This record gives sequence, structure tokens and C-alpha cells, in this order.
Amino acid sequence: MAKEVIDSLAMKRALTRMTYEIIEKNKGIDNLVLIGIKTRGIYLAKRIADRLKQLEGADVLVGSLDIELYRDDRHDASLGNEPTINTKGSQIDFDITGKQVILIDDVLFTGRTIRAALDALMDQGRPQTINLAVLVDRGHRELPIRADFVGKNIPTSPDEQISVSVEEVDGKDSIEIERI
Ligand code: 3GP
Ligand code: 5GP
Ligand code: MG
Repeated sequence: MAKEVIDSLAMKRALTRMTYEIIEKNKGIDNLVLIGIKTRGIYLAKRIADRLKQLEGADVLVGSLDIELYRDDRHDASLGNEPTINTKGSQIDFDITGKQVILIDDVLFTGRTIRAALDALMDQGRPQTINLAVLVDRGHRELPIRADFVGKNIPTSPDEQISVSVEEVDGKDSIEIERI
């Protein structure tokens, strides 16, 4: 049985707050670029870019990283392979050297996806800084990785799963928690 923990309005507010925090921490958006992690992270990145445009009046470049799924991790992280980057599915058409990069994902769990994403970014150039923004931090980290901007902390047990829906893919905005 799924329980809604964030509805559409709350999700919009969380993204707006995160956008303000990003502007404040980076002292504006001059050097900022956004990289979304497929699938839903890309849509979240685009939404943050839209808000940055509304608030600061300038366009921010948005790229994407495709991290190959390691389905086994849904049941037992220790059984899964490490996530890897699908370079064909990734698209960063600009130079990230010297940029303040904001990496954006929907859910932060073990941290292994972000570790793979950091590797991929380092291969592409030398950003000035990389910050991490996630809509949900569900805990259970296995690596020393934390998010700089968090929509909502939702402590979960290992047998719970967070379901993130975004309008662009799922026809609605919501975050639900369910037992698997
Ligand atoms: P996303 O691509 O938008 O991030 O992998 C397909 C979807 O399944 C992902 O959507 C992800 O959010 C969701 N998902 C739910 N639970 C898990 C999980 O434990 N591990 C991974 N890798 N994806 C999960
Ligand atoms: P990590 O690599 O940190 O273990 O997991 C992060 C990635 O797995 C994210 O891209 C996220 O989409 C997915 N993920 C892990 N747990 C969940 C979850 O409970 N719900 C959803 N929606 N995605 C998850
Ligand atoms: Mg994801």
C-alpha cells in the first residue's frame, strides 16, 4: 500500500526552495551548469533551470548523465554490480571545466550512482565545484557522499521503496512510500 508523503504543491515548493538555496550558495548563476541523472533527475534539472530563469533572468545549461541500472540493488545492494555510465545515453554538450556543477537526481540511497556520476564528470573536464541536489534522501548510505540540497529527507527501512512521479513522465507530481 503506497502512502503519499509529498503532493504536487509540496513538490513544487521544495523545488523552488532548492532553487533559492542553489542561487544563494553559488552567489548567483553566472558560472552554473546543471546535470540531471536520468530519468527523473533530468526533468528535475529542467524544472530548476526554469525557476533559475524566472528568478535570475538568464539561461543555465542543462546536461544529462545516463547511469546504467543495476536492478539487483532493489533487493540487496550487496548483490548488485556497481552502477556504470552509459556514454551513449549521456549528453553534456558543453565544457564543464571551471564551472560550478549541480548534479541532480531524484533519490539518493547508497550513493553509488553519484560516485559513478562524479567519475564521469571528472573524465569530461575539471569543474570548479560539484554540488549535489536530490529531491529525496532516503538514507542507507554506503559511501561518504551527502547532498548539498535536499527536497525532503525520508528515512526508510530497507524494505521500503520511494516512488517519485513527475508530471513529464508519469502524468502527476508526487512522492509515495511503499513496502516492497
Ligand atoms: P529514474 O530513472 O527516474 O531514477 O530504474 C527505473 C526507476 O526505478 C528509476 O527511475 C528509479 O527511480 C526507480 N527505482 C525505485 N527503486 C529503485 C532502486 O532501489 N534502485 C534503482 N536503481 N532504481 C529504483
Ligand atoms: P544509489 O545509487 O544512491 O543507491 O541509488 C540512487 C539511484 O537509485 C537514484 O538514481 C534513484 O533513482 C534510484 N533509487 C534508489 N532507491 C530508490 C527508491 O527507493 N525510489 C526511487 N524512486 N529510486 C530509487
Ligand atoms: Mg534516479
